[in-house]
Amino acid sequence: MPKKSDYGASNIQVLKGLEAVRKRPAMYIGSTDSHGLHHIFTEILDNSVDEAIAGYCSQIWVVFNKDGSLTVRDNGRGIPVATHPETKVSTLETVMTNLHAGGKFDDGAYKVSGGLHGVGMKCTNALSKWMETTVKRDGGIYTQRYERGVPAAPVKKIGTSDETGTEHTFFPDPDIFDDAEFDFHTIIRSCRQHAYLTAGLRISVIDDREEKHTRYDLYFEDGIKSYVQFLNIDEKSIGEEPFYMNKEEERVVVEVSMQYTDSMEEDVRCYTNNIINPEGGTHLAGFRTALTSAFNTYAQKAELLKGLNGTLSGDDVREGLTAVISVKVPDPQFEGQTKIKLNNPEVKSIVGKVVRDEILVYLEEHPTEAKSIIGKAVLANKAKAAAKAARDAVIRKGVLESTALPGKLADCSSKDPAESELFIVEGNSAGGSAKQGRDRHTQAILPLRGKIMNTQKYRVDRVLANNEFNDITTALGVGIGDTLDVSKLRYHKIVIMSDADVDGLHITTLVLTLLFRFFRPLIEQGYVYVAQPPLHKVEIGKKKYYFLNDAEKEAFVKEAKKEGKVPTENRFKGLGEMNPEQLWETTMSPETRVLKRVNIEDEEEVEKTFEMLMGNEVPPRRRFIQMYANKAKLDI
Ligand code: 0RA
Repeated sequence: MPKKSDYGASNIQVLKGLEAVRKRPAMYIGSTDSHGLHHIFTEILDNSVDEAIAGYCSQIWVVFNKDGSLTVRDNGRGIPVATHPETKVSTLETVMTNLHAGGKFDDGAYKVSGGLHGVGMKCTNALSKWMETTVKRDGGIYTQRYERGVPAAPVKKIGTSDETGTEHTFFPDPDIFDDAEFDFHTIIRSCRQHAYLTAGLRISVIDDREEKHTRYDLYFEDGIKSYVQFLNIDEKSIGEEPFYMNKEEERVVVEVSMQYTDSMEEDVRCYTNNIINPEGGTHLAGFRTALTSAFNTYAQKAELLKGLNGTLSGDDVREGLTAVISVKVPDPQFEGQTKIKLNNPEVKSIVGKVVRDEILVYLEEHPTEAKSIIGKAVLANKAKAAAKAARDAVIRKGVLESTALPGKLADCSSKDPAESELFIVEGNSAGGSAKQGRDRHTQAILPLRGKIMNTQKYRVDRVLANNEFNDITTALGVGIGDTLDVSKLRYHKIVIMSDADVDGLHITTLVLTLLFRFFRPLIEQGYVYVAQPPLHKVEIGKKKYYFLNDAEKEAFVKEAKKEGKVPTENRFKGLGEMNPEQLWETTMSPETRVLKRVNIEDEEEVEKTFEMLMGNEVPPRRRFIQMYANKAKLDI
């Protein structure tokens, strides 16, 4: 029996393998920056997800621990612990340390991990300062600790349990990684993706690093169907429920959900074994062929193509389509290093066949939806021919028409653009306060009703027919399209004013999107601003103080209390809550307000922040995600 500290030292093969990984980590995980760091988490998560895909695991927990380590736990079957026939040590130790073993047991499953660049748990182990793996199975609890990949002792039974599952805790090696701190949002994003793609799997992400124990539960009962519904959340969709199918043929599982909206965008996302394929591949090719063929077949039979020259093209039937295609392939082949494109040729014909059959069944069973979708495709077909001419005509017409100022606009009395400001305000109530609180000489108010349309997503003729869009256009006075003339701008400050919450940010994004697309020179020349309304008011006696964020307010209150003062705190829920004087004092008065000038680089930044808050997938109000603060109780 070797001494504890020598344990494993005799296994030269293993040490060599570990050394190779530690010497050239980038070869295994791509890089040693934040991307590589998250890769070693993904390797661990993927194994638990594989267990869920195989049908043995219903829940995964991901915990950010106080000490900077990360725990991934599942309730799957547990990594086998019995002696491995080849290595003569525990299978657990073998899969955690032996770079050439593993993957052989449990053959034939659809694996997220494995494949070209799935380098597995051993890699995470080799690149962790320490790692501890605990397995519950066969009635027992087994554990092993590793330091920089080397087992500290043999696998040890430490108790009994009638549960099963695997738990890994690992601390990334600071000698390897430039910055060994995990990012909550990056991890939430990859967990959310897996939760969408594996219906019924619950992934709980718990941040235990701070006092308030944030917890997200990611669970989508309807899997990719929920995903499609989410993607269409801001759209008008055709039909109540998305189309959904799940079929297996020749060991390839094909899962598709789709729904049309009245927009002209196509949003189709493809996955193989839960890995996103940004450039699609053979599954996408098969899907497209199936879609075009099924719609034409049905439309011809139902005589819906009258007046059309020939048949519907692929582009026609994909206009307004949102779809998620998820295939599970036992032996996936990819083109390119990052699995961007699926290559297996058989997948094209399998997907093509099963999807075509299923869409035809759907169309037969949903004649109303079928008629709307095909009607839309026919329109797309006809529209295309006339599109360019029509667009030019509409733009010219738009410019000529825009003379009378919009009725909702409360204009300023000054006619000097240099001193004039236009406030584009979210919500009618805030608009009311703004009208009363403003400086009438220099400040104009244009209230917007609710959320404006996402101008990125619609053809120009649709945008130009939109009331909110026209109000903004006429208020600005610069015209549009080829005839845009910045010298005609009626206000030299255009200020977007919305609430400091997620919805407010969404509206700001939509207004900015509109300005970027149609009035870009105004942003380039620095005329556009975003107001920064305060979130907090603190009163001490008769004095009022306003704060833009929690941290500043907290610091101020703490200081005041130390000085024996009695501050009263107030949190503004939105602009609509402020009375006209408050709105003036905090957000509109040139003396006291904070305005942020928008630069061209901001567009991406705004979208990123927005995506982070909204998750680009799941608005909290939909309760797909539930967030619990102060409630996470860990029972690891
Ligand atoms: C292969 C076989 C078996 C379990 C697993 C893999 C497994 C691996 C991981 C990694 C993280 N969580 C996991 N859960 C399960 C067991 C096969 C059997 O019990 O018959």
